[in-house]
Amino acid sequence: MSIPQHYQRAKELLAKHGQSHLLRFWDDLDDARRAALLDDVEQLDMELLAGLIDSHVRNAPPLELPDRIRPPHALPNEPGDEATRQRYTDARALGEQLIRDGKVAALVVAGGQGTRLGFDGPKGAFPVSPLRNKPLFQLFAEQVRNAQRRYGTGIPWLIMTSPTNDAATRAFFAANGHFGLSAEQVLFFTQGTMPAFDTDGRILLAERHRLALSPDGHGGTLRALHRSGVLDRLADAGVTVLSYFQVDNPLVHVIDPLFIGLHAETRSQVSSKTIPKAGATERVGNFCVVTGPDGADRLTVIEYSDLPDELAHATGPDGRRLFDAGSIAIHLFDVAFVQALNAGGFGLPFHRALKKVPHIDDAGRPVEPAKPNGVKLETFVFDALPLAARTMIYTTRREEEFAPVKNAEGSDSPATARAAMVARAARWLGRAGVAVPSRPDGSPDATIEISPLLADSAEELASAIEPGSVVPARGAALYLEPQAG
Ligand code: UD2
Repeated sequence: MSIPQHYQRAKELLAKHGQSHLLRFWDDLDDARRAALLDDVEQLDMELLAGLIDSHVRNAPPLELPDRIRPPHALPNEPGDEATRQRYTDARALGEQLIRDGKVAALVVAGGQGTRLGFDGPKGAFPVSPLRNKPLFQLFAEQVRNAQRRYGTGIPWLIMTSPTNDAATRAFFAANGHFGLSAEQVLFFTQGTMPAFDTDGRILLAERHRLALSPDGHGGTLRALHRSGVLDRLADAGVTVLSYFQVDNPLVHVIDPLFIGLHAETRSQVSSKTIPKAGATERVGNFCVVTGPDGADRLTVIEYSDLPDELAHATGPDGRRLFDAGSIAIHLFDVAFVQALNAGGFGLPFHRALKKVPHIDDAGRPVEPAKPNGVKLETFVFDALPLAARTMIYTTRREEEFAPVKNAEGSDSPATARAAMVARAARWLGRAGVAVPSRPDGSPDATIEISPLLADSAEELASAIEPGSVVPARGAALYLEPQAG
C-alpha cells in the first residue's frame, strides 16, 4: 500500500475514534517521518482502546475487589518437621534433575523505563555490585553460567526488552561478550506498547511524527513470549518451566532447585516466592486467596495500594498479621500453561496509572510536565495467577533474595542493595565457618563480594571454600571468585 493509501486509512480510523489530532502535523513531515507516524498509528488496537478510554482513561475504574479475601497458604522457608525435611530434600533432588535435563529456562523482565532510578540506559546495565561494580545483567549471567557448570547442561536465558531499550540492551550484551554465555542461548524478545493519553482520552504525541508510547506492563511478557515465537521454540527444545524475575533485584536466586522441585512436585502451573512484609502497608503486592468463577479457590495478588486498610492491618488470635505474604515478583511459569493462555486469546486486565508524560501540545511545543498529566495503561503478570488451576507459594527470606534497586537514593536504592549484598556475603561466609568482623550495629566491617560464578547459595559457598583459607580483615575489601585453572 502506498503512503497516500495508508494515510487515507489511518485518517478514517482516527476520525472514527476522535483521534484526528494525531495527523495534525502531517503537512510538515517528510516521507520518512510520515511513514514512521503511520507505523505508530497502525500498531494501535483502536477497538480495544475505544473501550479502555471510556472505562479506564477518562475516569478511574471503580476498584472491584473480590468478596471474601483470605490469606494464602505458603510453604515455609525451613522445614519444621521430619516429614517436611524429607519432602524438601526430595523436591530439591527433583528440581536438580529437571535443570540437568534441560527443562528450565531463566526469564528476566527488563522492559521497564527505570525513570525513578534516573539511570540513562537499560536498567540491567546499572553497575551495582559492591566491589567490582558488576551490572545487574552480569550478576544474573554469572548465576546462569554457574548453574550450567554445576548441572552439566545448557540453560536458555530469555530477556524481555521494550522497543525503547531493545537495541541498547542487545548492544550492551554484544559489547560484553554476553558475559561469557553463548550468544545463541540469550534470547531477546520485545514487549508491546500502549499509547499514553491526556485525561480527556486523547492520545498524546511525543513528537510531530511519533505517538507517546510506553511499554504495556510486565503482563505483556506472557503475550510477547508467544508472539515472538520464543515460547514455541523453547517448548520444542523440551523446556517446561520458566524461572521469572525482575531486572531490578540483584539478590534473586535465578535458578533455584528447591523452588523448581516444589513447583513440579505440587504440579503447579504458576508458583511464586513470598516474603513476610516489613510492615502492613509495604509497597509490594499481597498474595491473597479468592473464590474463582467456578467456585474454586484461586491465588491472586492485590497491590499494596488496593488492599483495604482493615485487611492490611488485620491480625489473627496470635497477634500476627493475617495478610503478610508479600510478592517479590519471583515466579515459575509452566510453558504449557502460558501456551494454553495464548491459545485461548486471554487478556489480562488493564491498570490505570496517572503519570508525568512529556509530549508536544497542539502547536507542536514540547511540554515537560511538573506533575502527572497523562494516563498510562499496563497489565501485570501476576494477574495470570488466578487463571491457574494449581499454584504454589514458597516463603523465602528478604535478606537472602530481595533488595530491589528502584530509587536513586533512600529506600530500595543502589546503596541499600549493595549493603544487602555485603550482608548476605558475610552471612554465607559465616555459614562456611569464616568469621567476618562486625561493627557495633552488627553489620559486617568489611566489604565482601562473592562472584556468582563461585557460589549462588550459602551451601555452595561452604563446599567451595576451606574455612581457614579466607580471613577477612577489619575494614578490608574482599572479592571471592573461583580459582583459575
Ligand atoms: C513491582 C510489583 C510489586 C512488587 C515489586 C517488587 C507491580 C505493579 N508491582 O513494583 O508488587 O512485587 O515489584 O520489586 O508490578 N517491567 C517491564 N515492562 C513493563 C513494566 C515493568 O519489563 O512494561 C519490568 C521492569 O523492568 C522491572 C519490573 O518489571 O524489572 C517491575 O516494574 P516496576 O519497577 O514498575 O514495579 P514496581 O516497583 O511498581
